[in-house]
Amino acid sequence: MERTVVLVKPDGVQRALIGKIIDRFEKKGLKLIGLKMISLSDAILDEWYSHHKDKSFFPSLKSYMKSFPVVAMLWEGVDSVVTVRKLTGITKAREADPGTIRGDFAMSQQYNLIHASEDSVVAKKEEALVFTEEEIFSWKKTDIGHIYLDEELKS
Ligand code: 3AN
Repeated sequence: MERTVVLVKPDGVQRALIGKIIDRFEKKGLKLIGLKMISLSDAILDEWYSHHKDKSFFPSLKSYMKSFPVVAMLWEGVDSVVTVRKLTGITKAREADPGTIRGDFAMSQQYNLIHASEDSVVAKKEEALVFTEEEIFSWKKTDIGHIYLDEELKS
């Protein structure tokens, strides 16, 4: 099953939204298989945002992401990358759709509360950057039969 990485960024931690954000993904039916608080290093951030390294906002983005710890999560589910991106909302939070996390709780283009992996290749890279094997848990979610059809679990 597909995995995707979510970070509750420093603004989400400061604004006491960690629980609410976890709640959105849990209620959706995704399975939490990794969770930790971490201070992001320069090395991780340079790799994480390598596609933004020439952008004017990169220095500000980096110092913001290092300003306070973040909460890293690994979520599992069928098509979890797309599902989590939809629940996240667009980058410019004040224009994000109501019902999304950014749409409901944020206003800024930079302070937009959470990061969500862009695609499955990026998700694997990000998983390796923040989680060790021992920090990822394989467990049976006993309500799985109420969340998916059997056929959906085979795809
Ligand atoms: P998203 O997180 O929606 O996938 P990206 O990957 O384009 O957005 O940008 C990564 C992060 O960089 C955003 N979450 C946001 O914090 C910051 N960012 C993106 N665009 C801007 C911008 N124009 N000005 C300031 N910060 C930005």
